[in-house]
Amino acid sequence: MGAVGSKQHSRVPKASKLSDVYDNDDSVASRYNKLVSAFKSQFEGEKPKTIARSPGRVNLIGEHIDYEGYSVLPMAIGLDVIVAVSVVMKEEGNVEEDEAKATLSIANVDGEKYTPKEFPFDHEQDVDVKSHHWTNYILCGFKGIFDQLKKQNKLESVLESAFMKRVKKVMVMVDGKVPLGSGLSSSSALNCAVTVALMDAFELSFTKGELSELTCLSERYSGTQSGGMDQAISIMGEKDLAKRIDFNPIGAMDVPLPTNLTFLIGNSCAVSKKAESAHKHYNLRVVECRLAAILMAKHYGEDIEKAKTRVTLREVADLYCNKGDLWTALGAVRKALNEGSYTKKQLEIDEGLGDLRKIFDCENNEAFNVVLQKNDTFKLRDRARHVFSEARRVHEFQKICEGQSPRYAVSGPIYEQWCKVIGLEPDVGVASDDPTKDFGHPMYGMGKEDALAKLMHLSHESCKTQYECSCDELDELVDAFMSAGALGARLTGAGWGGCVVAVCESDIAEEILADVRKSFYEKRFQSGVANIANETNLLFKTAPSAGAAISHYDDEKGVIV
Ligand code: NG1
Repeated sequence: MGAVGSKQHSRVPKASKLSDVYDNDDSVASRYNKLVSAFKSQFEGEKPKTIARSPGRVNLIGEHIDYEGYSVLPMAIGLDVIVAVSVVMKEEGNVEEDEAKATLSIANVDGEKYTPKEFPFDHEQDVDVKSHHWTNYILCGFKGIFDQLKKQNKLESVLESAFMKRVKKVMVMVDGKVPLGSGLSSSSALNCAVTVALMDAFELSFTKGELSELTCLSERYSGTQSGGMDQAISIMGEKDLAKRIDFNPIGAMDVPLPTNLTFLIGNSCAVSKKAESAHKHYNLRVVECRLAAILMAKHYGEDIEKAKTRVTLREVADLYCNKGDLWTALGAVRKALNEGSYTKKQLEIDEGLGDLRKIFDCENNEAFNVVLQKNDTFKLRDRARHVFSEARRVHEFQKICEGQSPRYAVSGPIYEQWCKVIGLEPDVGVASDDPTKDFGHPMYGMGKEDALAKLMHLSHESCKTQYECSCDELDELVDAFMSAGALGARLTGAGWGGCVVAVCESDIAEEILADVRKSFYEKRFQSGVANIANETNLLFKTAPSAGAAISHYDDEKGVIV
């Protein structure tokens, strides 16, 4: 069966009852009721109109390649953010109100931890990236809506509409269940839920594809150069299906997972503060990949000024590596890029790139400006190797899920031919300095389950050694899952902390959870690194869940049931 079901042209579904979105769970109704009560008490008896939800995600495979243009393979999880919104309009003919500035007022059900904040109702205001207040993500979503209208040439007319002109106050109440800094994409779940809720409350309608794109771009206002996977799966996720998310243009293809396998999530308890550490982690990798793309384009003889306009590794591979063949790209990496690190001076002078600040438009891009101020060395070869090999693993994972034999999915005709040329049996593994090393994973004779697990394992190894985005706690948790009998395990999300996703035969899932609890979490509960009260959010089974949804609050009937 081929990948089917691209849903980017459809709209976010309206849920008329909670069971449209959630599996049977009594706690959901009480959570929605709590959201409504918090809304009413924060906003002096006002009632919410729209309640939107958008979930976190777990990425099964395809790490740090979305911003390089390559497809990734995540699924939405059951943990989500719910947002209640209502708009108070100015009274007709009330001069005082007419002149008053409209406001955007934001609060959280957990008001002690997430303090409320009020902003002017102004889409042109900047997001204060230095403050790292949780409401930054709400402003991102708010601004993104107007950016999208501008892109569609509708901004003027919407701003001049009777509705927008009469807005007095927009009230937003949030409840989030996606653990923060865990690699399950709490930030995008928040950004997406708010964007969908505001879109509905402002009487606008965007397609899922438009929402995915606008939330990807708007999240960059928070200071990370977000790649787009998290927002796309949060918006387009569906029950029982993983998705292959494509970029440029955005799309989501259904990927059916083997029904005898269960996916487990474990939180490493190392918090990854994405926005704060972006300059030495996430954004630095974006910069390194772009520099690698530029040097590869130069290697292929591009004029230096032209090469400097290249943004992603995919762009260069598509042009010069046998129409994007990933084996060829991987071989090229070794010729085009030096091992180890380049210094800024080497790049600017020896490689002839000139002032790097100009390439990254640092005058207008503070995120890249900080990266270049705070780093003097850049690893290019290892980063590019990770990107191309991980892109290949995503392809292999999808093909195996769709029923192709692991051997065929992994090798494919080009690899087989290449092996013939260099005199290797494709399944024997290869010498360490051989360009095929990255693909030398023998899958011959392997069953589907083992092959998928192996790809996850290889992905973790590549993240750890080539992309250097793992950490001790993540590695320890991967080992704990493997010792407990999981078939495969890997870090998920950006890394440097956060979660591990593991895969196992469904009938031993509970045993594995118990074992990992013992080997990894017990000592952390004792030392206070992990909170036992939060146990169910630290280690759990997960299945593909629904994506974003909109519901309307009816005060007569109470919260939708
Ligand atoms: P996290 O930090 O796990 O939500 C980030 C990016 C993704 C992707 C992954 C790495 C954002 C919002 N998300 O995810 O786009 O690049 O890292 O695969 O920046």
